[in-house]
Amino acid sequence: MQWDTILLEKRNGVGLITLNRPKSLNALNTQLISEMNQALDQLETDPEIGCIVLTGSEKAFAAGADIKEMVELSFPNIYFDDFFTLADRIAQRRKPLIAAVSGYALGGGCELALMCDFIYCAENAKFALPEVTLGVLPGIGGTQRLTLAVGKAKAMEMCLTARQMGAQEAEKSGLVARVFSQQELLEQTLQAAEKIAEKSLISVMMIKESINRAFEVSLAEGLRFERRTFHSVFATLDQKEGMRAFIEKRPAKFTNR
Ligand code: DAK
Repeated sequence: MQWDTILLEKRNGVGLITLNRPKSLNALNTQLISEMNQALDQLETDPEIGCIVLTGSEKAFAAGADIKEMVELSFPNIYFDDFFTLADRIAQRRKPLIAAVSGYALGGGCELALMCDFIYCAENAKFALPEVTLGVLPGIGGTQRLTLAVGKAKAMEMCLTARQMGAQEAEKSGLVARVFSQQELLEQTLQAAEKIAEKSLISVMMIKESINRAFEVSLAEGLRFERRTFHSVFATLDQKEGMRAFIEKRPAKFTNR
């Protein structure tokens, strides 16, 4: 399928989605969010795909929601159309998603990266939630996910002052998993994604679900969920294959069964 605002490639079990509105620094408009969801629908149902990478350009992962599209919207428009709920679907994906962020990840762009399971970034990355300068506030999870990632002090400071956080601080604060040079970012991200895609998709998806539970329920509930999920993987062929391969000193060949 051909899209106008994104590119989609598949490589060694990995789906790579590149945001592609360079003239507006990948500002997220309705069309881009819709096309990204179509691509994600395709990758989620593709049995060859075990991990998904989202990236942008060198200058911008995404400079936020498209201000030119939003400026004239009224409360009834935005309320009745439930504007941007399409974006929420990205966080509900079951296969793992990695954001490879170079340059600006601002506003909705930062929120999009935060919806991914983890973020790798380049040394030039800049994260911010500058909505306050536009007279609004983050609306697709920023106040919640940024706070969970970096804690109240930095989240408050960033949302109230619109300060941009650089790559090193983002790594120290737990917002990103690792920082790479500009040249290495995409290759390193794809390598990590390929490693994930080689594993049993059943255990990968269960790990994702289980870690996400930690943000939603009490520790006791989360532990119970993890324990039951752990028990259930013993019903899979991949558990047998993984453990037998270890004993037989050979690489495991998972079949997602
Ligand atoms: N929207 C639309 N166009 C944008 C844009 C954006 N967010 N960011 C950049 N552009 C466009 C610029 O207008 C310019 O286009 P032309 O005017 O030349 O046609 C082009 O991209 C290049 O930008 P600049 O000329 O400004 O480039 P610079 O290198 O000088 O500056 C910059 C780069 C990223 C610092 C600057 O462009 C900038 O400050 N951009 C805006 C960043 C921002 O405020 N982002 C937050 C947007 S608000 C919702 C939930 C969430 C949201 C919305 C709704 N609901 C649940 C309903 C999210 C809101 C946001 O993200």
